[in-house]
Amino acid sequence: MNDRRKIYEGKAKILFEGPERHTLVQHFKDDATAFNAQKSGTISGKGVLNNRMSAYIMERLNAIGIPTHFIKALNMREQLIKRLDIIPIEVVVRNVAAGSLCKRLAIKEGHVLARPLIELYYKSDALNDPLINEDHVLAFSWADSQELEDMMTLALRVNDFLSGMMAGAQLTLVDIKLEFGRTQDDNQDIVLADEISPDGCRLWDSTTHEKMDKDRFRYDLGNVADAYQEVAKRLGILPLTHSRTTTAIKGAAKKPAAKPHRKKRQP
Ligand code: AIR
Ligand code: ASP
Repeated sequence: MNDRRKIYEGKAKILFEGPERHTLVQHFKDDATAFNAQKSGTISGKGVLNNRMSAYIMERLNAIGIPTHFIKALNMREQLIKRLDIIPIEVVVRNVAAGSLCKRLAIKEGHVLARPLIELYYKSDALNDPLINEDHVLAFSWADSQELEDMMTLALRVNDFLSGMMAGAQLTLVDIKLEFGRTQDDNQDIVLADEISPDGCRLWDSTTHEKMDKDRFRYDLGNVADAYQEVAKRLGILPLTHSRTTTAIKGAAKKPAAKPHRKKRQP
């Protein structure tokens, strides 16, 4: 295992050279960062859960004709993927206002958008992933117009499909970040890359609106690993032995509600 050639190490994943041409092994770590690595830590068991969730979701996307880099699961933390030329753009699709959209436009968190909103960000840690538009992508030749159209169409289809899948698990898909790349064969098709997990999307409990994603880590909301496990459990991809999680998350949800009953502290 150790003699594998490491191609790239990111914040949450490592990529190793794969067993065949044009393949890679994607390894999921427990490490987490936020706000461009200004905050970092580990979420115990996250790598295992994200590997499973991403494999499960990408398999279903492949099955409905949305091309992804996913080939097959290898073990608890690793999956075999197609090697791609990654396009340096993050495609964010939003259904409900949250995060940077609220900050930028002074929108109330939770505002339901009249239609899904696509935003493009340039992948650059040094620049803090700045917001860009389609013209930037074409003017800097990060992708051509057909590729850009493919990315946007695929992003909306992923958003539609996942919104439905999450709704069935009593979760609202608030927003999601997607990355794409070109296959290294002659076709150079645009396919979905990276991962789909609570690290890269916002998921709220449909009823309580409790946050069940990386925002728990970003904003120190506690029970981070429990939230990831609860998402996996609701999607039916965790053995039932993990059901203690539900209790932990419910407990977490009760905390803020109890606050108003507390007596005000004397100054
Ligand atoms: N995202 C963006 N960069 C890294 C990540 N994980 C994801 C967030 C959120 C969406 O993109 O997890 O789901 C929008 O993020 P923001 O901060 O722009 O509101
Ligand atoms: N993962 C990114 C970072 O390290 C952004 C985020 O998820 O907040 O900053």
